[in-house]
Amino acid sequence: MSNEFPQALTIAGSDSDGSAGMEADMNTFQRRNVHGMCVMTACVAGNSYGIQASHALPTDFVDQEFQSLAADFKIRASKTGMLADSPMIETVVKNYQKFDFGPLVLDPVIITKHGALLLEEEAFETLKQQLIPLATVITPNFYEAIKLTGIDIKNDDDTIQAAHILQEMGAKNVMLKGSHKPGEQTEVRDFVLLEDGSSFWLSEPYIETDRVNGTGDVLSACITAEIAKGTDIPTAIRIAKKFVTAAIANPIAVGHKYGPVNHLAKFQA
Ligand code: PXL
Repeated sequence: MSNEFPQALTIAGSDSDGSAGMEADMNTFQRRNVHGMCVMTACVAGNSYGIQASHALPTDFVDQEFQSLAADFKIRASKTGMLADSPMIETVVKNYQKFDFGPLVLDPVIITKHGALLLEEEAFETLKQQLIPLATVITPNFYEAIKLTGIDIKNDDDTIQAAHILQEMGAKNVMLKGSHKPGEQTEVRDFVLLEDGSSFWLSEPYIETDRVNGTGDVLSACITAEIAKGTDIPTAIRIAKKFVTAAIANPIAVGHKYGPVNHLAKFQA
């Protein structure tokens, strides 16, 4: 027996309440029958009210985490989550280039839904120049896409243009998530632009709820898990969209305010 079981890696921050970050990624890997591993970049003290404190880990420790995993495992796909600052992005890029950890899913975690900054502003350029060119799939939400492309996304044409800009920056495949405007919309539409230039829209009903912590993490982790099992990219993206929709549509009573999505929700892939 050696190393054949699908293994996936999350390079991310730990979220103390388990709703997002590394913990959400690991839950998702488990749900998709993949063995999950983590390179922890930062730790966050938070709850359903928000984030109270966070610390980036020392980069030499992050180097060691990569080395320890590379010395033993066969990681078939990786994802990034919270990367905190420029030195951390540079450390991740250096290690990702040194070791073969499979295709990279880049969830460009910049700011939480409730306004906490998880990536320093001065690190945006490092992310754009060094990490986006390594991405097999990039999964920005609406606000992250605006920040990264400078396009003020107001309609489908703007969305399509922003996705093409992200591809020109070096990401092979783009899943650009639609906006969520309470009271103003009945569906959420995401745009997918694939490496071969083909594209499609994904649509699911908009669900009015405040239990949405961790949606982006679960989505990108699910895509990563599928890639680790050998699923093609468009199918991986479609499965991930179904998982996130089920996780939002079947809320659990955890916390007093902005609760987690339900990582245990049942769905048909
Ligand atoms: O969902 C974004 C996110 C990613 N990573 C960590 C987080 C959060 C949001 O709270 O805490 C560690």
